[in-house]
Amino acid sequence: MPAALRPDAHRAKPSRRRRPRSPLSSPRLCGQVSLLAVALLVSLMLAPDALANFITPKSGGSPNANEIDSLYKIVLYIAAVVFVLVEGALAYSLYKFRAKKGAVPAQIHGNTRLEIGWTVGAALILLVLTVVTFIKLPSIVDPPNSDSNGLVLSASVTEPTPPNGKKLTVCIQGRQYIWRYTYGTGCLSGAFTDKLPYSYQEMVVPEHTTVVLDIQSIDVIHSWWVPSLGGKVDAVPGYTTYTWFKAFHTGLFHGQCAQLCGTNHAAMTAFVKVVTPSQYQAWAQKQGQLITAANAQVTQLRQILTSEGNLGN
Ligand SMILES: [Cu+2]
Repeated sequence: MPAALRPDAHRAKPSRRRRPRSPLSSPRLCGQVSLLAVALLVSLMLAPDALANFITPKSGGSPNANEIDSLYKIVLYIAAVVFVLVEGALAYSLYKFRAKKGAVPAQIHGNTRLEIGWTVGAALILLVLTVVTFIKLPSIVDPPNSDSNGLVLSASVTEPTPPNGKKLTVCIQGRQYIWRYTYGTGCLSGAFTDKLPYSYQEMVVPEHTTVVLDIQSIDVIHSWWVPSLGGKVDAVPGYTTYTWFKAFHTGLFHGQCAQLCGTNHAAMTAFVKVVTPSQYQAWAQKQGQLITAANAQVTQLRQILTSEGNLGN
């Protein structure tokens, strides 16, 4: 059939219209924009505080937190070197020994020296990490003495104890969904009989002072964690666990229950307010008075309600 008689002959041929070029379609401009983006990202990352504690633990509040941070960094740097070497060798090999589709790879048996080399190398890295960890562990686990300008309130040997035995003991009790803090020696057994001061959610402690924490739970497993002041420790029903910190300076440190403990777990925050030793003593005294006054009010109210027959005995 002649072309002019075909049924679709009347249709116009689609015209080839040139689409306007996007400004970014130029390879050179695209490269410049990418370079600028990378430079911006690198400059942001190099800003002093941009990466602070981003991939490393929080620190700076207590000696044990600093030791955990430095141990973490040693492991991180060694792992980074291993990562770069392995991935670099992989990328190099992929490029250098690339073959066309369908090619048969070289059938090699192995390289005994190389295999022994990387086995011994890995074992040496593990050995170094083990030695460094055991060197650092005592400074993370064992509490040091309070500084000379700190405050010392108790001396007992039932908990982790500084060399001179003097520290401030705070009992932490986890419950769904709040932390309770009781201050002073014997807080585990004589909190009520000794009328020790207590507070909820916010703990108040003196700076430069070794604070030993006795941690318990009355319902489910919680986990005490204020990152700037050290590692996290579980609060397990039926057990007492321990940790410590010695705050370098005054300030407010934030924490969070680190164990999923129920529907309102996210609200189980913790704050540690570090004050001067004299401020702490004044606070503890005031807190004791407030609690005594509140107890007296409750006793009075109970007597009134009971006498009116509104409260059973
Ligand atoms: Cu909890």
